[in-house]
Amino acid sequence: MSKPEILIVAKLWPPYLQQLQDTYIVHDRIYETDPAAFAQIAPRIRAIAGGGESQVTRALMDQLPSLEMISVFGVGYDRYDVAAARERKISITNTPDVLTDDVADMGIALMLALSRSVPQADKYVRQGKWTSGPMPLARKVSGARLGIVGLGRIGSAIARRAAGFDMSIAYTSRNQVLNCPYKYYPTPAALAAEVDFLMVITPGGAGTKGLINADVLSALGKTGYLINVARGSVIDESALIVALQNGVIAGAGLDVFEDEPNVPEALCAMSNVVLTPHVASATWQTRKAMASRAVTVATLTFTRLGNSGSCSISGPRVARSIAALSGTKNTAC
Ligand code: NAP
Ligand code: 8YV
Repeated sequence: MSKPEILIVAKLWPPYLQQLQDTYIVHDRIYETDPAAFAQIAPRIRAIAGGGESQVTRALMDQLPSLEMISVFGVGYDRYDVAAARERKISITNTPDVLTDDVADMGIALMLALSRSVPQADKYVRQGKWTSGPMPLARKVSGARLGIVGLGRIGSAIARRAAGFDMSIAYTSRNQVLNCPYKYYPTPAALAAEVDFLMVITPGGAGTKGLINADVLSALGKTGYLINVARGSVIDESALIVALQNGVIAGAGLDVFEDEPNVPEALCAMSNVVLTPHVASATWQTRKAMASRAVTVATLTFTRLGNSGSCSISGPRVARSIAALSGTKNTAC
């Protein structure tokens, strides 16, 4: 039997790309590099593979009459047209759970780096400024108040880590989590008013666009810090820049941005901001686990173990197969 042909829509992690190339006939972003050749092979494409930040539109799917599956190397799929996929019963699969620890670790890392001025302290030593006197004092994290926007898999893992710092923990989400020990606030603004650190970890997309706006930042207040490891779209970036420039909040730790990889010059220029280039899940260990999960789900789907279902997004059959294989389960709170 001939190998399935698949379309890659992002610059994928090379070992993952290699795994795909070993198993499938891979067309890597050919629609961008050679539209005429793409038109020739498009009718044979059975799957799309992309990353969490990739965009897959209805228009692209419309050019692929044999499309059966979309595989997301990541947990977020906010730039994939899920409605268009569902209309055609195209499975969308993603890689939740295996990256939860890393993203939670990075949320905590950004909170500590920001409050304790770690990047600034490193520069201080390297630039020889220590000999002229001590650095300005920082902000204590242990015992402070943490607010989590989105208490899902990653939000809950952040909460568990923060408990180790004796932080008081509160959260907001659309639904209150049952039997959860953390205090619930119905809106981000209500939560922001009661915390020192506001950690954002919701999905991106239309449902959360601009969720953290000028009102929320003003509620967080001039001693409050914002950390975003979710998606750039969840924060009103212009409002954030104005808030940082005017001392409306104390600082921000950001792993994600509205127009990646372009980061506003204004953010780069501010010393009360810590910036990372969307690397929250970027460790060798987690990338390997994500690749293994993505390839396993794709194989299951192509071998018809659950071709009408998908992993965690739109159907239970493959999700069950994967849970059985990997022993994973969803845990919130
Ligand atoms: P998850 O388990 O689905 O949790 C998402 C949480 O967000 C849920 O608690 C959900 O609760 C809440 N939520 C959704 N819409 C909301 C809204 N409008 N207002 C408030 N809360 C809302 O997902 P996860 O595995 O924790 O991943 C979360 C997100 O992290 C991903 O979708 C992705 O965008 C991002 N991420 C980023 C990186 C990175 O590299 N920086 C890596 C991995 C993931 P309700 O449904 O009750 O509202
Ligand atoms: C990845 C992510 O960096 O999982 C997500 O939603 O944003 C990150 O884990 C990304 O998916 C790799 O392309």
